[in-house]
Amino acid sequence: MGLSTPNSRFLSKRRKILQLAPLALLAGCDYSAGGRTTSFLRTFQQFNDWVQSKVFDPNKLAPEYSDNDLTPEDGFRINGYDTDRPDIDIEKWTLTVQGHVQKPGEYTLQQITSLPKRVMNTRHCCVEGWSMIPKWGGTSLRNLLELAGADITAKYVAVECGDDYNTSFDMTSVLHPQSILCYEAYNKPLVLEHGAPVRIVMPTKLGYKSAKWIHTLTVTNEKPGGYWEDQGYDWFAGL
Ligand SMILES: Nc1nc2c(c(=O)[nH]1)N[C@H]1C(S)=C(S)[C@@H](COP(=O)(O)O)O[C@H]1N2
Ligand SMILES: [Mo]
Repeated sequence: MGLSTPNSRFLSKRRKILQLAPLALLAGCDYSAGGRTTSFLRTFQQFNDWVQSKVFDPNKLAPEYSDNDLTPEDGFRINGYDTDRPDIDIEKWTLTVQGHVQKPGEYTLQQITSLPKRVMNTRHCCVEGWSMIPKWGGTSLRNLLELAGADITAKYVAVECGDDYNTSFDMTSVLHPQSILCYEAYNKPLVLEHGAPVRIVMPTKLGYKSAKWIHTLTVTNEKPGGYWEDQGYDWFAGL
């Protein structure tokens, strides 16, 4: 797979954005007042998120590929900041849904797999410069939010994971039809390394938004952060 794949467009765009961060930080070193640098960067990032949320089209689908284009199952890459096999009891697993929801509480895997299913061959793009097209299966996040009676006029959704990873999303992206609670890959239950029993898959965003091993979902109006986002990675992370 060379740089002539559809991938190259996002890669070159990403490279430019990623280059911005170190440059801005280096420039910031010229100012001894850290507070000023921090608040400049924060303002810049908030502006960047705002622009991306305005540009995001809630009805535009990320490309879906034919089965011929699928990454072979043995090429389904595993990536994580810490461990590939967190200690998760799949039998006892539940998803805690909390915050601005009428029916907060713990939802079972069976409740999630009973919701309408969506199978999609979409590209997963990692900022590290690789991508792959697995066959994902799950239910749209919108279905779960409806089940829990979530206030979908709330601004954000945060997720927490079994490896102490976390990330968060704007509500518009969460309601996008391809934003799924994924419990299958290649027509089989998700394996532990890829986020079993349930992960997020959001092909409209960079790979670090597709959180694995999720256990808690919070609907909130206060902007949450994330493991990578808190270290300066793009929060909106749209493709
Ligand atoms: N819980 C958790 N989710 C995570 C990560 C992680 O470290 N922990 N890494 C993210 C990154 S950077 C990528 S590229 C994808 C990798 O998913 P995969 O291992 O199924 O390929 O998971 C994302 N979700
Ligand atoms: Mo990634």
